[in-house]
Amino acid sequence: MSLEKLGWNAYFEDNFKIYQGKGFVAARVVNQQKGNYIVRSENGDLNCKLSGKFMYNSDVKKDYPTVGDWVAIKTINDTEAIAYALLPRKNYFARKLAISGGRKIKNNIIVGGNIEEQIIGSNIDIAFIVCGLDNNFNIGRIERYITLVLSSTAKPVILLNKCDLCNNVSDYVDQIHSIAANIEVYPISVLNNINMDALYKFLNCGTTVVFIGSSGVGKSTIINYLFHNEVQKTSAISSSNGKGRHTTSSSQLLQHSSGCVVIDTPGTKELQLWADEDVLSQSFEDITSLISQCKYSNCKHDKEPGCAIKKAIECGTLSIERFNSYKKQLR
Ligand SMILES: Nc1nc2c(ncn2[C@@H]2O[C@H](COP(=O)(O)OP(=O)(O)OP(=O)(O)O)[C@@H](O)[C@H]2O)c(=O)[nH]1
Ligand SMILES: [Mg+2]
Ligand SMILES: [Zn+2]
Repeated sequence: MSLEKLGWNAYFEDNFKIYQGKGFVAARVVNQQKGNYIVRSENGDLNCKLSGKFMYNSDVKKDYPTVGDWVAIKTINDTEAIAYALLPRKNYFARKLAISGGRKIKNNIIVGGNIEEQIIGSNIDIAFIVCGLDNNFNIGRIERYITLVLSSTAKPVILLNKCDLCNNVSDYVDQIHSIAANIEVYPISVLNNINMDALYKFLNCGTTVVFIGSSGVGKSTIINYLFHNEVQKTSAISSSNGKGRHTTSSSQLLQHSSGCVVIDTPGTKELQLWADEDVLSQSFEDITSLISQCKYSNCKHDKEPGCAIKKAIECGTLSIERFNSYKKQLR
């Protein structure tokens, strides 16, 4: 097993230098269950625990290794190892996890209470944002996912799965293009094998891809298709509420025959972003470019004369909903 096939590159090499020649080897976290890790090194998989110092120095969830992370380990024997350090992450995807009360969910975003980041995958090159065309489609949610991915520096690719269940697929593709003109969108159906070839060009040796999206959209089904095998458990959407069952309960790293690393993640229930304004403006390019045309640079887009936003809303080239979702994310 070469480290390159596991996603190792110059960035990690650089960060590993301080451990080199001291008995450490590099390994990537493939699975994690309550303090027990499975890490993959050049010599195969090992059960791994964290060193005392590692744990002592870790305060919040984010300080602990997660699937996709590279760690510096020392092997104990053929099957066991201890991790001593986490190599700096190139990027990561997190969701906000409520850790104390007082919170409410507004527009799928947690407000109030205390929240902590829970990382669902790290060191990612391409993020497949998966949504289902079986009533799962929600443009606001897709927008938030795009923002999340762009803020991580990974490349977003949108997969509209279950196109077999939808007869106006192109309407949905158009909706996405209207909010994110430069992002690739692929309507696919795993079950009916429609357009699945589109995915292969993204599976390149040394690349790490992740599948993210709500529960039940078909992330694990797509992965099973790509591996020609049932590598991940899947299950039907609950008929009582039409929602996914959270079948995948923790992230899992898998290696494709192409040499690509694939991470399956548990479907998100509540997605909250960690994006800055810079990133926000990338996924609302249309709005920011309008704002730059407002007569006054401090225009509040309310009653000011010469407001390009107001004008665009009046002539129907910008929807009020879209402007509101921009304001909401800005807040
Ligand atoms: N009609 C149709 N159903 C699909 C398609 N792809 C997946 N499904 C079904 O959708 C259901 C959920 O699929 P999963 O792969 O378990 O979904 P998931 O996104 O991994 O869900 P979590 O692990 O809970 O996050 C399964 O019953 C699949 O058979 C598709 O292209 N068309
Ligand atoms: Mg799954
Ligand atoms: Zn204005």
